[in-house]
Amino acid sequence: MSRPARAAIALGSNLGDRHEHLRAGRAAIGALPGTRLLAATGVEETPPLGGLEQPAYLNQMVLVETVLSPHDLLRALQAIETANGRERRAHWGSRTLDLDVVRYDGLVLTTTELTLPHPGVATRDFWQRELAELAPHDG
Ligand code: A4P
Ligand code: MG
Repeated sequence: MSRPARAAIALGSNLGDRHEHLRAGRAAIGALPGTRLLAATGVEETPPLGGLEQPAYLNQMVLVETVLSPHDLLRALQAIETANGRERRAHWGSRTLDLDVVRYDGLVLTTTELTLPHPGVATRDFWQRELAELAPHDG
């Protein structure tokens, strides 16, 4: 069998018990089939991006090893969002739990469902800090 992939997944929450949503998200990610949590960054509070008036976010990133394909991983993360009360209303609007695939090995990909690496990497300084925090675990 081929080596599992390494993926960085961003977690964000700005509604309800934000710490609890992140905790539940981490646990659910670690319980996905063929997936193991390798490392998690600290939790950081960040002002909302995107120009909508909304509460501050808690953000965190985890590094996983997974045998799931990129699209299967995305669908599994969307199911976790839904299970944690996520309702898709405004694009970039408030959410209980947002899970984004930041990168998946070195894959560069653009489909209707999935862009890798996530285009937000270039502009989100907290993602860049989190990726740097995970780098020593990503040998
Ligand atoms: N999609 C494409 N590529 C990816 C990927 N690499 N990872 C598609 C995840 N999803 C990806 O996402 C919209 C569509 O993007 C999905 O159907 C998927 O097929 P969504 O989660 O349904 O909607 P969204 O979250 O409102 O949009 P988007 O573009 O994912 O927004 P972001 O980037 O998640 O931004 N401020 C702070 N401080 N911290 C935050 O975490 N997050 C957002 C949401 C706004 N402001 C924020 C934060
Ligand atoms: Mg999202």
